[in-house]
Amino acid sequence: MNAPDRTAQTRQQLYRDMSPHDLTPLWEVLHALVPQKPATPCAPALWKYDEVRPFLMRAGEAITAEEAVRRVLILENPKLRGQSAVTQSLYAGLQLILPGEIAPSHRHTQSALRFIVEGSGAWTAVDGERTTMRPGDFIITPSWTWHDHGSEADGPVVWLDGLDIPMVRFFDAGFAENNADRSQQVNRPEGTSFARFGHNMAPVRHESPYGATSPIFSYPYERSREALDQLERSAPVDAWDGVKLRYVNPLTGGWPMPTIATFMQRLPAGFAGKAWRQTDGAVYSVVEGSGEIVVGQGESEVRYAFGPRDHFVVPSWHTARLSSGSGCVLFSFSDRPVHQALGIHREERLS
Ligand code: 1HN
Repeated sequence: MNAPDRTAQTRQQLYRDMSPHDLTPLWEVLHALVPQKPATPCAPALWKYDEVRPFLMRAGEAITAEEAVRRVLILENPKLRGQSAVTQSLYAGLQLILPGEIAPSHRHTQSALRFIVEGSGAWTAVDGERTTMRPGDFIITPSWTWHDHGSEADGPVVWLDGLDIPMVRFFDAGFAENNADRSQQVNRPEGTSFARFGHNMAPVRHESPYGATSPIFSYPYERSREALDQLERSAPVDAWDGVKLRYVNPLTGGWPMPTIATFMQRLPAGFAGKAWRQTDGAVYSVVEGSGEIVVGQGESEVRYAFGPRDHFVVPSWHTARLSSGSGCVLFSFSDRPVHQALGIHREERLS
């Protein structure tokens, strides 16, 4: 046997002998453990609402909200099938509630956002306060708060759920409880949290009622849209983002949720954006209008034409650029707060 073969054999024997002791050599895996740049297993993906909606409506016939507890079709990343994940760290799903239904009260350590996609007149209750859902509203369910949904609408109501489920699973920190009451007691009139915290003011003697999470349950679309409209007319349009605003926790100026960043942006008519990439993978919900996103480079480049209520995902460190002929409004969320807390967020704006 020549020297290289002998060396290889010695090493293989060493690995075999140590394996029963739950030991393994770092040098065989080091490159994969510490990649030179992010190598996400996630793929870009697009869910056209026209294709998804019929399945949601069939789900509405196949199971009640009560029986399902939450009647949701999970948007599973095509490269993470079976993991209930849209990116490595985030969960996304589309939830349907029909007139007269109740999705029963429970709480869990996972934080949730709702972004209303179709229909008006359903409500969600969080910690004793109900909020009416309207298209384009961004609603928060803070960690460990009781929440239930119901509908007095005259048609289906559909919203996007975004949760930090994979993160909480990763940390093995998930707890959940069902409420004894199907719908929780309401003990504050609708709009109380917005009156307290939603007008660039806060009660003089307040504590942050939900820790690091915003005390505003619902950020109404009306207000976000108005801000974007005015900025489109009066302020410089960013060459990468168009007009993009981030939602804030009014008590801190930081993200509304400790684990999830949320944004709304307007691409003006004729916008042809420059490319960027960043470490936080993001999920987009198209609110109004249409456009195109190009994700990835070279052979793996994909182009998605999107319209209202479509959803797509841009994975970590994939280059992406947006354009829109007639203008559009996009909501998005990502895991950026966690990247920032760890000091590992990176962004590159390419020209
Ligand atoms: C949940 O509680 C809701 O409250 C939606 O509407 C989706 C996915 C996994 C775990 C809990 C909701 C969920 C969820």
